[in-house]
Parts: sequence; structure tokens; C-alpha cells
Amino acid sequence: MPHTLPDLPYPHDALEPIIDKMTMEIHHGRHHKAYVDNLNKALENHADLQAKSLEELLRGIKNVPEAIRTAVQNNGGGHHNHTLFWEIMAPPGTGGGEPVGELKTAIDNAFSSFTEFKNKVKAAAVGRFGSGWAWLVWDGTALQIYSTANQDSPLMQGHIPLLGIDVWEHAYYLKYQNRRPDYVDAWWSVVNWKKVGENLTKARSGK
Ligand code: MN3
Repeated sequence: MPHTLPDLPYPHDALEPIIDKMTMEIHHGRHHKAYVDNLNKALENHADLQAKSLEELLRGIKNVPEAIRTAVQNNGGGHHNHTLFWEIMAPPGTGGGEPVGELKTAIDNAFSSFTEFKNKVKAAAVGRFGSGWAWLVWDGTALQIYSTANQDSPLMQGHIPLLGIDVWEHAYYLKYQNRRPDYVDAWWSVVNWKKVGENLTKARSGK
């Protein structure tokens, strides 16, 4: 089965005014689509790799033949990262606010407070030079915050991404231009804490 572009879980304009409609149209319909198309192209003559799930491919990136490894890393990572990104956002009002329950407890324990947590994520997002992602991950025993370059996925180092903020300029340039810190501050109004909480529960259960 070739990899396919998932539909957005909401209309393109649903994240307005935090993320504008045109950015979402281009980001999902062109950028994400290109990662999916190029991943399928890279796997064209590799039936054994076509049979693997996207997660398996990225976790086992070191075992992917060298000739296509970079293509799978970039485009498979891009596919997985963006699929997560759409899911962990929600329209302002539904999204935003503060985490609750198990996720709130885990964040407070790991980072001392929600404010400190947000500061650390912002530092990771703003500190990433060039293109990449800021992450909240489950590393198998604890929560961690860090950034990766390009489309590198935390799965490639055995971690499970729970929340990721796309800090490629294509994610924010039309509305925020060079003001990445403003984009990150605004982004908290569309984060889907319910989904991030589900991701933590699932990661901890080891599934
Ligand atoms: Mn992107």
C-alpha cells in the first residue's frame, strides 16, 4: 500500500486567525503532499520497505539502504511529522487552554510548571537555526523537550513524539514573516491538549 496524504481533521480556515487559510492550503496540499509523493517514489523498487509502516521505517532508518536513506529520512519524516502536526491542533476555543489530567501532572513533574514548559518549548523552537521542529517527546521513561533539524523525526532516536511545532518558514511566513517567536506564542491557542494527552497515554502503554 502506498503512503497516502491524510485529510485535515478540520477545514483549511479553522485555525484562523492564528494560522491563515492560505498557509494551511499550501502547507497541507503542497508541502505535505510532496513528502508523501517523494516517499512513495523512494520506495518504488523496495517491496520489503513498502510493507513496513511509516513508524517502522523511521525507527529502523539505519537499516534502510544507503541509496534511499536520506530520501526516506526527509520525506518519511516529513510525512509523519505533518500528520502528527495536523492532529495536535484544533480551532481556537476547542484548542488552547492548559493540559489536564495525566498530561498536566506529567508536565508539572518534568518541567515544574506549565509556564516553564512553554518557555522551554519556545526556546527549542526559536533556537533551532534554519528549518526544523520543536518537540515534546516520551523517551521511554520520561518527557523531554528538544528540537530536530529538517524533517528528522524523534522516532529515529527511539522516542515517541507527543507534540511538535513546525518551525519551517512555510508554516508561518505568510502571516508572521520573520517573527518566529510571535508564531510560537500564538500557536498555543490552537494546540489540541486532548490529543496530546492521548498520545502520552498511548506512548506510556508502549503501543
Ligand atoms: Mn511543514
